[in-house]
Amino acid sequence: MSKAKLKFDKLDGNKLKIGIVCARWNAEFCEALLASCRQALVDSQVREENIKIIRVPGSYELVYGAARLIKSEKVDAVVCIGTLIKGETMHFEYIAEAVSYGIMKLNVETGKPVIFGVLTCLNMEQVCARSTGENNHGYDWGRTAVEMALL
Ligand code: DLZ
Repeated sequence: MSKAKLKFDKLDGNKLKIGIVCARWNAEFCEALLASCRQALVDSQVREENIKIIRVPGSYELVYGAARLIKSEKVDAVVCIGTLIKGETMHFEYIAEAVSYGIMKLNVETGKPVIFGVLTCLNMEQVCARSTGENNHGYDWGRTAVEMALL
């Protein structure tokens, strides 16, 4: 399991409830990111029973999933996990823009930290390099969620 490259102070998430919404597109990589994110929460003292995980079909659905977790589960922060890979059409651009804008909007409108855990890559190799081994970005996303929820 990877460790954070970003430096974080000691985090105590013992009283926090954190949501993770994870896309199923490119599932193998999303699940690896999710596992690392979850580990970061546990390492930051978030109780297992206070980690709420839901899955959605693709990255486009992450914003709705995060909104549901904030409303129904009353989580203190949410991590949105997805991987977008550029293809031959304009899908990538539309989805990446909608998701990044939607997540930013949720931060402002709900007052809850919603973490941008979406890899926007040109190919599968780039996704693999950022979602597996020592460079798995999921770990930093988990720590970021705890730090922001404690602000
Ligand atoms: C349609 C689509 C495409 C082409 N590529 C991806 C991708 O690389 N990563 C991802 O998470 N989702 C992709 N999707 C699915 C959309 O996010 C969404 O699920 C559908 O357009 C239905 O709203």
